Amino acid sequence: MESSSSTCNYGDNEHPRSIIHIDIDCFYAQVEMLRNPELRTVPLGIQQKNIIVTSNYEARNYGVQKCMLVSDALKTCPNLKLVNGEDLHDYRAASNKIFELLQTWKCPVEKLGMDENFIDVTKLVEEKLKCVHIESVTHSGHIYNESGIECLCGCHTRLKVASQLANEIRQKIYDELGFTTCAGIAHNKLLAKLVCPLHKPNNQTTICPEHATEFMSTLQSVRFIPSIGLKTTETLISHKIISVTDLQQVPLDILKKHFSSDMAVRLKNLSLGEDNTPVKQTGKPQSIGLEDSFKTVSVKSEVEDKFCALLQRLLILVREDGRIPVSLRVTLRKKDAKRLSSHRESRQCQISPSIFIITNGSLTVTNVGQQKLMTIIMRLFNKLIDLSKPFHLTLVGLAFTKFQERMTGRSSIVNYLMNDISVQSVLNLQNDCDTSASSMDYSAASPSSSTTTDLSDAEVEPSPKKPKKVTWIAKRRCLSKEEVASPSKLKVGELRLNSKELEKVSELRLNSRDRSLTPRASPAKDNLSDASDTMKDIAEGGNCDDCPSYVDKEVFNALPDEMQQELKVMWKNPTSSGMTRSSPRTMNKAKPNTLLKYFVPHK
Ligand code: DCP
Ligand code: MG
Ligand code: MG
Repeated sequence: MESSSSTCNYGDNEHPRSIIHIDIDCFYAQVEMLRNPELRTVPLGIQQKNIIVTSNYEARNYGVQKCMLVSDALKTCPNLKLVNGEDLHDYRAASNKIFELLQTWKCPVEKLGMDENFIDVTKLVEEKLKCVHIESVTHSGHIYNESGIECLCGCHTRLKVASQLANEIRQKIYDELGFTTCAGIAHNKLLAKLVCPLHKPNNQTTICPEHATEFMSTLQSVRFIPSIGLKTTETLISHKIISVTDLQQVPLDILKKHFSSDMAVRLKNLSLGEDNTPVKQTGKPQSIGLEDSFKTVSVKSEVEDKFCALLQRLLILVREDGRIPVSLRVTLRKKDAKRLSSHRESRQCQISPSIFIITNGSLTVTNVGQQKLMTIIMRLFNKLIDLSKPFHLTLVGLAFTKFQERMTGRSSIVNYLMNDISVQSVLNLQNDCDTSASSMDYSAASPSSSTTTDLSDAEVEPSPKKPKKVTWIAKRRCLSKEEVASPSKLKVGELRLNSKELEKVSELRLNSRDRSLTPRASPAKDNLSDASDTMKDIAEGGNCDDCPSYVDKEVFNALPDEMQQELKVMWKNPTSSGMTRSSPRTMNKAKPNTLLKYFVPHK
């Protein structure tokens, strides 16, 4: 924890970090204005259902505000141009592009919702300071209450450099993507986020540590402190702690009576503008999902239509993400007519990765694959709903919740290949999906985004708590021949993709599985994974003398000798490589990964 003192600790490097928070101005509206420049000069509102979720600054001049009812907005501004913003695809794509661009500074970037990112520029600032005269460094943009006092830890100079970097970053976002942005610069995330909107739009504000406590006391409600959610606010208010000043002044011992000791300290620190949470590099989300809410649906065929529409859209997201899903979750919100309440229920099962095919580096699902997914979805639905009785749903949701993990078999060769590939493609890693809550949930209590709306097709926002491993498939997608230093690494990937004989074998297996896709009694049998089936195909289908028939000999010969030897041993002795000749009873059980899996096609 940082010191609870609000004054600068002269002589100590008390405020070592430099954090930038960037927020896109009227995000959805800017996406629409970039698409159609005629909208730039008119007041514009982005509508979802009957709500204006955002508006351009032209409309804000008329008094149109975020989360206003459309009817009220039109009263305030009769010439308001409305654009439907229920399809989030282009907003998400723009959000990903911004995140990608921010990666180019090679600093940790944490994505927060659609239009916000934290960037920890501490190291970059240190590097810059090695090449400049400290006296020549000036602030860029606004400074919160410039006092002229210098903190001896050197944070003022570092924040000046950070403010120059923030300006550079904002300029690049504008030049390359056309978006104007706001930025907050501070020695921690809390302050950077909170000062960001002080000079909206298209500007930036820096706050120095000595003003933290005073700035925090300008917040009228504890609810405006990011990471203080509704429940904590209620508890605080019930004990007459309403404003941030109240929280600053209440003795810690009193807080500890109402909260855990850690929480009490955290609340106290936050009220003083202190926050030591790190900027965590955002990785791929844990799940990718969509939901659709409505008044009520009580007919199975209608539910099926809703799921079908959701699935189409979800498959676009999955394609953009690049990973192969292996688990599917169905969520329903049931209305309890008797209690006038509703509650959510979910069911999930594993799905076969072979439903997804990689064509020209892009993930696709054939019509047959989509039918299979719909069959699985409706099976899960049947488990959630007793169709012999009437039902009333107000929401359906679909999410892919697990993705094919990077394969790390026992083989040293596999590890050698995987490590190398991850290094080669690391620059291509992307975060393709939306993220919101973080370990410190800044979005929850942001004054600008605190209202949540139950809108159609609302995003299921996965938590980016830990940077996720990027899967083998996602990495492989990024490889171009130029990027691959050793031909052998590419060839293994090619083998996996191009082995026509294996495709045929695998297709046959798929057809036989089709027949078994009828509802099964035991939930354990929801596991539709066919990885082990395919393994069996290899073991039985291959010519195990030297090189099985499905392997391209030219490619095999291009592998290093030691790798060829190891493969030959595996092919000769499938049992020792975890490739047993399974009996039908054991075929559904997962087998250890082996190098041979890299020769398995995805069809
Ligand atoms: N959004 C939403 N529902 C809300 C709030 C916001 O769908 N209750 C969407 C629309 C916004 C986007 O999220 O464009 C980003 O939210 P911000 O709070 O950052 O608002 P804007 O970017 O639109 O405006 P500002 O210029 O104030 O940042
Ligand atoms: Mg914004
Ligand atoms: Mg925002």
